[in-house]
Parts: sequence; C-alpha cells; structure tokens
Amino acid sequence: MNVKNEIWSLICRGRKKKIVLLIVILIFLLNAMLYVSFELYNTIKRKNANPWFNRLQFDKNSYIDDKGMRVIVGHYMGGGPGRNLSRDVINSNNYAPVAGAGEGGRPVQLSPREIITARELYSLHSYNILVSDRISINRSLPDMRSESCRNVEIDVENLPTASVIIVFHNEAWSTLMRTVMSVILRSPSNLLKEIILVDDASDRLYLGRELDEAVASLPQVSVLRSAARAGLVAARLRGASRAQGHVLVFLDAHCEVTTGWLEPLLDRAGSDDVFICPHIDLLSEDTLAYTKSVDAHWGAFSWRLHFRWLIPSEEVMLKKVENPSKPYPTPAMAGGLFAVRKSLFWRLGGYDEGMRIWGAENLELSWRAWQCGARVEITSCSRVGHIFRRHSPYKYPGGVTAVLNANLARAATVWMDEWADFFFKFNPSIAAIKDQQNVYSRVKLRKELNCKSFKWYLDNVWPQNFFPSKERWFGRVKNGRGACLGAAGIPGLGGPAAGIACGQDLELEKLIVYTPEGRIMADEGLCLEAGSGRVVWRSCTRNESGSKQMWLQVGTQLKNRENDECLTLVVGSSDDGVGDPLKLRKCVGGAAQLWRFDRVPWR
Ligand code: UD2
Ligand code: MN
Repeated sequence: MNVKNEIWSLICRGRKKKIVLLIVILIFLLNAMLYVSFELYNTIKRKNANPWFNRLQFDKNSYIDDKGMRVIVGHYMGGGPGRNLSRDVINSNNYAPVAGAGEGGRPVQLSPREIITARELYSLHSYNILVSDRISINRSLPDMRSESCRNVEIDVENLPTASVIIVFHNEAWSTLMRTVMSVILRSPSNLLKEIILVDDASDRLYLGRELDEAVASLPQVSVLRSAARAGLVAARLRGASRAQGHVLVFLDAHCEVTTGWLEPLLDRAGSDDVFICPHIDLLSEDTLAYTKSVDAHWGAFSWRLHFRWLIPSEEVMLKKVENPSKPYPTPAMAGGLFAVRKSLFWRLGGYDEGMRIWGAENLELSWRAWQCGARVEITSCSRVGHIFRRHSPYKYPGGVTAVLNANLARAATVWMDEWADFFFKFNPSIAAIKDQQNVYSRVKLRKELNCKSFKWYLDNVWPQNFFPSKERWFGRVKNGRGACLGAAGIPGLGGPAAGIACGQDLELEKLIVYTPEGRIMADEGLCLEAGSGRVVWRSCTRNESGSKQMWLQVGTQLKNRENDECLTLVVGSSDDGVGDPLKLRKCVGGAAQLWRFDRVPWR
C-alpha cells in the first residue's frame, strides 16, 4: 500500500515538473512567435511604406518613369556618413562574397534583421552596402544586348584601343572592384589598353593599401591619387592626361558592364567626331539587381538646367525602329559614361577645369561638342549598369548649392547666349555669383573653335525643346475664374491638368510657353493635351497626340485642334478654380473658358 502511494506521489511530482516544463516551453514559443510576427509586421510595414511609387510623395528627388528609367528630379543633397557610424565601420571593408548571391544580375534579398543593419549603413554610399559586399566582384551578368545588336558585325581587329578611366571618391571597395572586374572580364584584351583609377582624395582606409594590393595582380590597372579633393572633372582630366589608348572611356565607380559593351563604343568613337555613350541600365540601389531600362530615352535638361531623360524626337524614334542597332543623337549626355577619341577630347578643350566636385560638366561638354562641330550619341548596343542614387553620399566642400551653382553659372555663361539671360533671370541666386567665375579661357576656346550659337543648338539638335524664344510666347495664362494654367506636381511626370495658383513672375513652375504652331508647353517637356474626358499634361513628343496638343487662340478662348472644343476650367470645389479640373467643353463663352495671356519677359 505504502509503496503504491509513494509511486503515485512520485508520478504526480513528475507530472508537475512536466507541466511546469510544458508551460515554460509554451511561453518561450509564444514569445518567439510574437517576436517573429512583430519583425514580419515591421518589414511588411516598411516595404509598404516605401515602394517606389510611394516614394514619389515624400522623396521628391527621384522617381522611376513609365519607361522604367530612374529620373533624378532635384539636384542632389550633399551627404557624408551618418553621425552614428563609428570610424571603424566607416573605414572597414566587409567584402565577403556568398556563393551564388547576385549571380546573373539577380537581386539579393536580406533578412529583416539585415535590412535594419543595411539601413543604418545606407548613408555610407547611398546604396545597399551589405548587398554589394555579398556579391562576388566577378559576378556573372546576362548578355543584355538585343538580337539586332548581337548580329552587328564589328571588325574587332581594327578597332582603336581603349583607356578606361574610373574616378572615385570614397566609393565602396566591393562596388569599385566589381566595376573594374566587369571591365576586365568583358572587354577583349587586345582592345583594353588599361584601366586608370583616379582616387579623388578618398579618406576611407580600405581604399589605400588594400586597394593597391587588390589591383597589384591586375596588370592592366593603375591607381592615381590626388592629394586634395577637387572633384570629378579634375580627376578625369588627370586620368585622361595619362591615357595611352586611342579612345578614352569614362565610367562611374559603381557600374557593371555587360557582354559586348566595348566594341560598339570603340567602333563609333573611332570616327573622331563623336562622344558616344552606352545605354545605361539600372543597378538597383537596394538589391543590386540588374534591370534593363527601356531603350527610348535621350538626354536633355529642364529650364533650371537639371539633366533629364526625355523621349526622343519622332524622327529619331522612327530611325531607331528601322535600325535599332544604329547609334542615335542625343542633345545631352548623362555625363558619367561615354567614350571619345583622345584627340577629339583634347582638341575640343577637355573639360572646364574651373568646375569643381560635381555637376554641370555633362551639359557643358554636350553643348561644347554639338556647338563646336562634333556630336553626342547613344548606342543601345553597349549596355552598362549604373547605380543611380537618390542622394549624394559624399561631402561638398563649400556646400552642395554653392558648388553646383558655380558650375552651372560657368556652363551657362560660356555656351547659352541669350538663354543664359533666361537662366540667370529666373535663378537670381546663381546670377548673384556668376561674376565671380573667371571663364575667360573658356570663352576664348569657344571663339578659337569657331563654335555655333546656342540658338543653332536648340533649333537643330533639339528642335523639340520647350525653352522660350523670340518666336514663342512666354508667360502666365490666367483663367476668368482666377486660377492659372501650369503643370504642377512632380516634374516631368504629367497627369490630369487642373487650375493652379498664379504665383509671382519668377516662379517658373507657373509659367508656360505658347508656340506658333499652338502647343502649350510647360517646363520638363510637358504639353497640354486633350485627353479622354480630361485635359492632361503629357510628354510633348508623342506622335498620336499631335493635334490633341494643338490649341488655337480664338478671341479669349483656347480651342483644341482635334475636336474644336474649348479649354474649360470646370467649376469644382474652389472659388478661383485652383485645383479644379481642366476639361474640354463646347465653346459657349463665360469665365471658365476665358484665358488671358500675361506676357512675362524671359530675359
Ligand atoms: C551623373 C553622372 C556623373 C556626373 C554627374 C554630373 C552618370 C551615370 N553619372 O551623376 O558621372 O557626370 O552626373 O556631374 O551619367 N566623384 C569624384 N569626386 C567628387 C565627386 C564624385 O571622384 O568630388 C566621382 C564619384 O565617385 C563617381 C563619379 O565621380 O564615380 C560620378 O559621381 P556620382 O556617381 O555621384 O554622380 P551621378 O552618377 O549621380
Ligand atoms: Mn554615378
């Protein structure tokens, strides 16, 4: 009996222990579940808070356009590593490739925990350094060329040789080395004379001896070092003056070239009258995935001289359809990626040495090329990926605005003639510093080279431009209800048109150009167009919208060519029509259809 009881109580005690153990395990599991779902919730929340189309609302620096091209809207904000990052973190190279990561140009995904770390490190480079460090510097990429490009026969034996020049300031080790390795891996060795790295006074430790050691085993590669930070123009000039090849090929330090990238560049650059750019694809700043950008862009600029990708003229588009592998002209180059015969580069005056750090040198070079008898072209057959960043990660000595404005002032003063007056009139802070710029030698160069006028450039290279001119009316168009006509919102994106507040004379966003053919143009290449149901702002070059974008001034009314109806500021929620939709209505007169043209002198 006793024995029985004892056994029974033992079992009971054992059970109690088991139950306690079970409860502990349960609590642990519950906690773990809670933690995981919390992390998951946070990740989803972050993801949803931050897809690119949402970024539009709060990050006015950039957006991806409907053709998949990253459009940088504002000029950069200068940066520098976040204050919370230690010197050790800033100076260490954590390259540790994981087998298979990013191969074939595929994205690298991080765990929720790693995403948090990556975010903390983001300010170092304005791209995902954790991902970059995980991808092999020799990663594979698919052949990005179209069928027609692959079929082009190039006489590789007789091409000129290339000196590839890569300038950098505080770039990530893995990204820089991947740029270098992609060039070595995918360029015919007989054509690649050398790769010249120019270090623009980086202070990250890993870019010192560690970089020297890494390139020591690469006979084609040399490193030049600048003692003081001067900017990309000085650095590129330094590289160019050392180059031994026939053709200079410039690349940013966060690029990856793909199969067959070099041959079409050298083939075209050989002709000695052209600056030839590759087609720039996208390397995602989050995942480093390589994505094709659609081949329907050329480079131009806005009224404030911000570089923009725009849809090429109809003529160019038609030629591209006929012969997709043929290089096509572009009014401006993005700036970082191009090839040019060395002799032409120097004959046309290299770069404007007065331009410091970053910005405007791409426009200056493009205008100089075109106005002084050369050309700027893009070949879709050379495909190079580039990480487009939304913010500049490095510091601008003297401040980003001062640096950029000085460069813009130089470019405008030397090349833009009466359009320089336009630029300065509407950018008084830049006008204020323009006389501090000594551009004597550049003006002299322009004379010596016997270069054409900016008017010639606009008329011949970029007839689709939306700048005011002698022939074009410029000013404010005011509706009888009070509001004005203008493309508000995100530059270049277009969308439904509405009445906007009229604003002051210097607010370019509120002013429009009215062309003799009847186009109503806003900045950024947007034209007022009769959409279905609503009037919209849309890219000026679209073929099918020809007459839908034509407006006739009939008395005080604006009649659309396509359907003879009148531009009407439909009565909506406001008294003066600000925010109310623009639509086409039968022409009946009245305040909503009355448009008064107030001319604003543009220079
Ligand atoms: C674009 C161009 C860039 C340049 C710039 C206008 C492309 C893809 N990129 O901006 O090449 O023309 O427009 O100026 O067309 N760097 C230095 N020292 C400095 C600042 C920059 O060496 O003080 C290097 C930098 O490390 C990089 C290159 O210059 O390799 C271009 O700078 P970025 O990548 O910040 O310019 P990005 O691509 O936004
Ligand atoms: Mn770049």
